[in-house]
Amino acid sequence: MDMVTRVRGPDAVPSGQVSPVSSHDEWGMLEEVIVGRLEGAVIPSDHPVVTCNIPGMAARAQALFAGFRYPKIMIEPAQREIDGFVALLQSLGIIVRRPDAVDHRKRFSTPEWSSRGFCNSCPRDSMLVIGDEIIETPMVWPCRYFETHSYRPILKDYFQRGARWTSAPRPQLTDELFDPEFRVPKKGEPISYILTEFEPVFDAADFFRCGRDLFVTRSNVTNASGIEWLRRHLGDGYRIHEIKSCCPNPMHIDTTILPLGPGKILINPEYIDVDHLPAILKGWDILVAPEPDPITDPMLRITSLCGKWLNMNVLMVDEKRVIVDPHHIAMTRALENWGFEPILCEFLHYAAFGGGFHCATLDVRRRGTLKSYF
Ligand code: ABU
Repeated sequence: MDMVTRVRGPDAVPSGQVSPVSSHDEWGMLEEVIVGRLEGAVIPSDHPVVTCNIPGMAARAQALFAGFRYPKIMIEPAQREIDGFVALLQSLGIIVRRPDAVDHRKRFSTPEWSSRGFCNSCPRDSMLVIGDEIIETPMVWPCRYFETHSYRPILKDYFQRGARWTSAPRPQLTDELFDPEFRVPKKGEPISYILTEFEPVFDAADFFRCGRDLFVTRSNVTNASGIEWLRRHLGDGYRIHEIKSCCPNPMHIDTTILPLGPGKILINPEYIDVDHLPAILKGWDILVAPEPDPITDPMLRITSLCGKWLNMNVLMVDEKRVIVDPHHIAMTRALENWGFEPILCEFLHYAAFGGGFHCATLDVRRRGTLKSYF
């Protein structure tokens, strides 16, 4: 019997077409990016898988106001920030695509449950770009179940122009997926997760890409079956390495560990034990993130859906230039000292919608080819 060789990467594009989707790492020169949106945003529902990842004060507000539209007082400053961020990216010559505005208050249902939506602020979570393929991820927050629909016009356009487009098996999100006994571990207790292995689930933001090597943290939105699904889907051309996080309520790798260029990796000293990094990273320069400059504005503190380490949630424009919030003075200085060129852009209010620059974007095309860096 003939051996069948799986062809991946740019060669898989129909003849005569160059895929508009092509990104193999987190640092090649950025040419095209999807940036999220705030219009129609709704406070996420108080399902245990949502609540367990939201900081204390915001979780209490969320429980009270779940399913209501975000108030103007939160939307307006964040809207100004995202507008400024888009203008900055465009001024750097980067093509910016945006999802459709959607009314996330509209209730939807599956045979087993119903929910209102959330928002499409963070395309980094719902789609994973591997080379010329975009994978819609099997997300676990019920309120995000149909989030990629607002990106479908963009996905169809990329598909027509030669990209590969995949949707991972849509999870059922029934009770069997969630451990009813789960509670966030206290300091010193072993890390545990709310998810069972009932079905594969993952958010794309639990992965980062270094060419043929991908790295992942298990979390309250990514289970071992989800990682295994991606491993089998990508096949022999890729290796997936798991990184242990000490975060008591882990959700998304990009405030825990993130590569800034080939051979350079930024780590969160609170969540990463350097001695337990995958051996393959041993030759890389470890850049230890400085303690975040404290957020003192009470409104920002109460409304943030994120942990304090958003100073790490930067976006590389290329191997040198990096977009960072001017509030994070210690991080800006550290980046300069490491030889990077920070570009400042205000973005603190976006945390109420789920993230920083890395979360708010999905790099669709970066210059560079598929390589092994190890
Ligand atoms: N979506 C990234 C935010 C993760 C965190 O709360 O640290």
